[in-house]
Amino acid sequence: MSDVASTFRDQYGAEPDGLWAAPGRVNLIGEHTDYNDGFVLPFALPERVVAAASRADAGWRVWSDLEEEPASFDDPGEPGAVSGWAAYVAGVVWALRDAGYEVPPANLALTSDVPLGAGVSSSAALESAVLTALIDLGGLDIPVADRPAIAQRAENVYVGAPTGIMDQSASIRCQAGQALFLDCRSLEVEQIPFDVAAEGLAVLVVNSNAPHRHVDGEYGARRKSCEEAARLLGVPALRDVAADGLDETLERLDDHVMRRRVRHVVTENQRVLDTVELLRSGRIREIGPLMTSSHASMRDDFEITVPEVDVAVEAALMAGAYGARMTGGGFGGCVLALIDADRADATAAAVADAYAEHGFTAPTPFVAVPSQGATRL
Ligand code: GAF
Repeated sequence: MSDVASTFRDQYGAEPDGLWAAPGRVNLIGEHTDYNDGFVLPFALPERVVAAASRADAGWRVWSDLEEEPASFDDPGEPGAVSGWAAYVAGVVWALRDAGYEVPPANLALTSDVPLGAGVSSSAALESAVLTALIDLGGLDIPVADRPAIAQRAENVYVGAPTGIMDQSASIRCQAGQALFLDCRSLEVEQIPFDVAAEGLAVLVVNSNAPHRHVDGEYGARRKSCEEAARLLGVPALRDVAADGLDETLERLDDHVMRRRVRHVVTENQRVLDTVELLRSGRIREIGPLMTSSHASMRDDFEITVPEVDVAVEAALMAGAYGARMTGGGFGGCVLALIDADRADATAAAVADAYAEHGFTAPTPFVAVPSQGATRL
């Protein structure tokens, strides 16, 4: 990660007013439940976007060490007016204004070590870092609980990606050593202690490095199917479908594919609640089987996995993981495995061997430590 304060000095000829950081995330469990008003349990990664920023006289200027050219705009205009990576920055300015806030003109320099295209929310980290910087620079009085929805609107309306509220919530509201239990309807959170190291455990993340396949279209299609199912079942959202008696409820739907989509969401919500119960009583190892059934549900019912992630999950389990699952939106991305801390290298090697046997591009493993959400440094 580059020294963003010195980039700022080089580009703008002055010290920044401050540095702000916001992390990427992995989701322990609760996939495609957020836009169904359900439950999620992400934690923040140490990998983060850092923004050096100062108030300016007019407009917004942004340097990113990942890009050749700076972006600048005098006004974010209407959604879509600014495109490419700068749309995430313009989108945050737009969403803050749209929510009625006076946004300070600013100069920014950005750096990031959040892996791109790995399903660990590099875009939410970018939005959240810029949002936090602009809120502080402008002295805007916005409660932390209200911030993720602003960053989500930047992504949904300005950038045009129909995501839920999990990633921005994780980047903004997570705390070190905890997983964030979020009710995506009420937006209430509970910090759930997740000190894996104290139990001699680790969460191994394996970036599948699978090429992304039709992610945007498939994500939107899953979301549509869930909303249509809720309409047909006469409930506001699939969160309102009870896990008890699910089979009878599903019989009310003619479409077999839709039945499976609903079954994933309803059982996944229950798995989040069960995971939280176990973690509250310190039984971390016992969440493993819930992680593994979450993966099976994503593979068989929601159909959002790809061979690379399925092979990584199988190999991690064969190597002795307590549980393993894909994390994030799907069609590639990362796999999480809950393992004994001293098994990280062996598990990563087992996944790499399985990849070699299948002729897949080698995966990238790293150990995830639950870290702090967005903050001024
Ligand atoms: C992506 C989305 F951005 C989230 O809102 C969430 O739906 C996730 O996929 C799936 O759980 O990360």
